[in-house]
Amino acid sequence: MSPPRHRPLPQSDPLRPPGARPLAGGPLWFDRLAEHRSGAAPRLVAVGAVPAAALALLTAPRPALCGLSLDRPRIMAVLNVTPDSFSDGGLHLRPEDALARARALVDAGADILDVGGESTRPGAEPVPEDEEIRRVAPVIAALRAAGVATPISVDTRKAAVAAAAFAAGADVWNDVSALAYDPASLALAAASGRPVVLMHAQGDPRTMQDAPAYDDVLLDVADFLAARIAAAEAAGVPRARILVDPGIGFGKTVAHNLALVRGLALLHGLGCPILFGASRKRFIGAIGGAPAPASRGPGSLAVALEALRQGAQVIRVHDVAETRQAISLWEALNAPA
Ligand code: HH2
Repeated sequence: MSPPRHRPLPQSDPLRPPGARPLAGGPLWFDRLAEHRSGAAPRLVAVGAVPAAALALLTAPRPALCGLSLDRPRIMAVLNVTPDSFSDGGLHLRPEDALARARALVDAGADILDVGGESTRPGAEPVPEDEEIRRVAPVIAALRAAGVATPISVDTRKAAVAAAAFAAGADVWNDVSALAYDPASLALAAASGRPVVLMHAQGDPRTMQDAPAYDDVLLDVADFLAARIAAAEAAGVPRARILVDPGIGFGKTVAHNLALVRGLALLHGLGCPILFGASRKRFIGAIGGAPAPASRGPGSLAVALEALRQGAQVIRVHDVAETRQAISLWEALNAPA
């Protein structure tokens, strides 16, 4: 039987009991945890019952990301240069449109710009490598040429696209396949020296929503991410350069997504910052009664605030100004300076 995983129960109250531990070096703390074992109901345990090595991973401050300290929430803004992304497809295909959008996102409070040239929405077809490079590299180069200094991530599953994006000025590799889609990815990630986002997905975008199934979605996603961290470390990517992401909507039913949001804090046990992206996704429309992606802003904020409550460090969103405002209020209430 695999060892248990521990989900801290994050608190923000200024009255910290003796023995409370900081969550990932951030403003939240915990003194109790849920112990999750496959095939058993989670049980409540005190900090003292958790092995020292597991506690060290849960409590250690996370390294800064491109100079951004991760002891407060950061916003990754979505900038898709695709004709078919589910929410902003076709809006920023020309570099000048992408540049204008990027400036607006930075002005609205984006900490990182996530540039993607291949939609991974359910049912999407893969984009040829050279076409994806043609979409993202000129946009990243134009952003840098225009003096945009904000960190840029490239959202791609392909090593050649990541390499072209790095050459054009990207800083971070955001890979929804956790460096597993392209056999060249692990070596490039190691050689590049760049931070990488390892995201969980079950199946390929074309078919991933057909019949997603898990034994225990929270433990299965954590086990998958642990295995990908191990693969990345073995290839030469240190854990200090890795972020993890549960991949909301990637081969998941509404119930799977809800279980992952509720249990998100379990992923702190992997010892990496958590990136969380639920913005405008289908389950928000399904539960919130909002069929059009652009009308899912309020539900997206509700879910983002829950991720913050659980200590997620980076929130990937479309609605940057709204999220910035919500984070400002959340910080004032939960993490006063
Ligand atoms: N979601 C999407 C794309 N990339 N990357 C990470 N790390 N996490 C996510 O949740 C995530 C992601 C899908 O959203 P979007 O980019 O808006 O749509 P599309 O894939 O249709 O371009």
